[in-house]
Amino acid sequence: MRKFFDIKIINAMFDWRSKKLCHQTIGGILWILFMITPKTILSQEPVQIVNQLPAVYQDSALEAIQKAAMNNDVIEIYLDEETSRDKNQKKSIFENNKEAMLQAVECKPHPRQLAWQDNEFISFIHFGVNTFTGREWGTGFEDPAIFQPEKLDTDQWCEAVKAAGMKMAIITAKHHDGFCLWQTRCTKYSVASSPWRNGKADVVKELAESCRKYGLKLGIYLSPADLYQIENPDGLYGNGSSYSERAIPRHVPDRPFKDKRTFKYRVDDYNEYFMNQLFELLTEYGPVHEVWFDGAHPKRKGGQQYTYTQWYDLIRNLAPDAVIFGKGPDVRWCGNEAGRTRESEWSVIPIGKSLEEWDWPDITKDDLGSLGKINEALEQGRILHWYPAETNTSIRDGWFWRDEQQRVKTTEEILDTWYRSVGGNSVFLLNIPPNRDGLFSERDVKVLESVGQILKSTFENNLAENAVATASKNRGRGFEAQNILDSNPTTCWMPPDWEMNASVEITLPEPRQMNRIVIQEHIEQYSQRIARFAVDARLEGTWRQVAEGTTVGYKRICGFSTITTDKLRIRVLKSRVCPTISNVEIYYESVRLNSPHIKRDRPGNVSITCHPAGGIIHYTINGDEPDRNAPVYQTPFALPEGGAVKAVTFHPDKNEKSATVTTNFDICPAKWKVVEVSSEQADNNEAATRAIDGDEATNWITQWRPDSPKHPHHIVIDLGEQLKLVGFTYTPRNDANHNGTIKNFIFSISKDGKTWETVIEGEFDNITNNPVKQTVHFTEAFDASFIKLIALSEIRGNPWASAAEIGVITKKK
Ligand code: FUL
Repeated sequence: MRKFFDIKIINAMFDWRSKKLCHQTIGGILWILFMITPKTILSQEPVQIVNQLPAVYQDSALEAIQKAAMNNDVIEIYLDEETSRDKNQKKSIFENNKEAMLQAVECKPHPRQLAWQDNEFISFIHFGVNTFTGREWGTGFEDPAIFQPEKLDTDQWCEAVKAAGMKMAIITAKHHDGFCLWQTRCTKYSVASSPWRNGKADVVKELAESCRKYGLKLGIYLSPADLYQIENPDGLYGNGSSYSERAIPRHVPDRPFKDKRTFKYRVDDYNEYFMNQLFELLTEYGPVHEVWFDGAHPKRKGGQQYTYTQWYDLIRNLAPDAVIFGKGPDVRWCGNEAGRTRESEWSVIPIGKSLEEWDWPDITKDDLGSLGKINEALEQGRILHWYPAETNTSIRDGWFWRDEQQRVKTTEEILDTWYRSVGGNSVFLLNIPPNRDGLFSERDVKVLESVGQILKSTFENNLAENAVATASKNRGRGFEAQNILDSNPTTCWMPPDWEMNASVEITLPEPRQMNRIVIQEHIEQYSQRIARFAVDARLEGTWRQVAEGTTVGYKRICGFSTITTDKLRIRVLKSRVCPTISNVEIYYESVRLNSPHIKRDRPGNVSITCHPAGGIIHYTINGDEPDRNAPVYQTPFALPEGGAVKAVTFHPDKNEKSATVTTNFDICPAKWKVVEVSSEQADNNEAATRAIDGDEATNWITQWRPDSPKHPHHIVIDLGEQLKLVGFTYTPRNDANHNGTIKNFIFSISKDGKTWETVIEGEFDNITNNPVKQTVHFTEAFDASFIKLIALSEIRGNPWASAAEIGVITKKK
């Protein structure tokens, strides 16, 4: 099969003898240029060829080659000057790209965005009535009296946040339920209505004070969605009130404001309420550095609109240093809640036609800022905006503390996200939810401490100190290569314009052992430019590539196997206009002992593995912290009734160990049988039995042909014995595809498989954004021999259902 790729290259031809592209035109034409067979692809030659192309063509050429390699195709790449199939396009592609590049590099960060980016690692604190109900989304009907964090200690939070190396704490001052953690004048639905500390407590105030004490910045999450204001009869949300000019803040007898400023806005009741809350939070707790506007809404009412531009105006007035996250102009949501990052994270992003008109929707796609996207946007008259990404995820499954069965991510998982986000041009916002005592739980604190300790010891000793840098291309005075080693973020190396690939070489005073390199662009003055680069090390007299990457931006960190060398080279392969590098650092991270991974199969046998293998795994099943005296894991052991398994990897010789992992199991599904199901795809390995096979990697998925059965779907499981159930779990499929993930459900039980009792009907809160294992607790215990999960709807409204695992929470008879 042949494929033709229309790569429009001008003034270039391929010289078969030298295997190079020559920049010359033959009679104004141009076409072919090279033909590649899979064999040459394997020999890497095409990549070298691609590197000779003007930077703007490299992506499409590489893509074509990769596709060809995958399909075993022979391809021809046409370089055609006549080019444009689009007759309206007047300029050549090169001119267009040149213009697009020039416009892109004019787009630069605001100082408050730069200061935010510099935080790198920040903390999120989800705390509220949900902490006491075990829910992810509250209803607005929760009694404020349940909020009783008797041992609240915000110093303990800040100490752990600080230990992890984080720079800010963002608190859910009000989550979707509407319950306020501060002494607001605007509603009684707050800490003031809890008997805890006689209604005098103010969690935001205590956190603000602790932040000051520990040198942390403060951020505020204020949910636009407000279930209390939606549900209560006097609620202001969507109450149909008219818009009129009103003063913010509204005067409240006996509660004067220290800040005497007032602002006039045209608002309805709910927007006034919301802005009064913003006024309190931004004037009474010291400087606020981030205001977090969530786009999520469990519910809406009465066509309520938000006057966002007025909110932004108020924030700019009251907290000029605060970035506005999410539904706002300064910081973009990364697009998922799992800690996934993009390979290429651009901060220069096309938006709508003007800032004023743009309503900051969630952007979840992979390619947001490539040159192709920029070109396309400029052609459509859209504008470019500096809009960097914040990567948010929770240390636990779920945003709120639920119980101590809730999974806590391991040190390795957190570090992995840290490297990909902080080291991938993003800020990492990690959520640590306090428990019902008002404290971070011990397991969470341990992970934070070990993350902080590893980061600190890795990045305290810059091996590039006293090194010398030279460059392949130089722009002249003020832009010398040595600037990349001067620790001064306002200086940089830069080759002349349109030298889009060039390299810098770093020579250390002597060979050093290393496995990490940090590269930073001078985004403040020159925006984000680098689109592809490689790092080589001089090893045994030859240059060998040890790392490669795409975008750099604020920061890129590459990890590679430990090497010892005195020479490194960064080759910029593709960039906009010309690259800049303001800073390079080199580090060595001592090789980590990874935490083990604990799994249990359907019959109830637990296996524990660790990658890379080689360490010695000790474990306990009695709740104790495993030490070297605990049993050594060798072969799977039976744990059919469930329990907590704790495991740790020890170094065979040194006095070193990994972080401890705890995995909680309930009764295993060994005796279970699926006795009825609405639909399944047994021929596709997606039979209903996959939901009770103890393996989260396999799924039950209903059929998805056009004439397939639609909702409600159901699955009936015979438990093989009578159990006392206090809840159930639903683990959604965990592959890239979320089709069939259940949103609304009914859970029923039966003793005989004939007479059924509905135990609970509900919605898996926040499952669309955060598809992790869902735990639903009943209000009482039920005897059951059969369970039925009915799926009423799917997260995206499709007619399908799916499940990785379905489990029960038991209290034995
Ligand atoms: C989501 C919310 O719905 C979650 O509850 C959580 O607050 C998360 C950070 O944002 O959209």
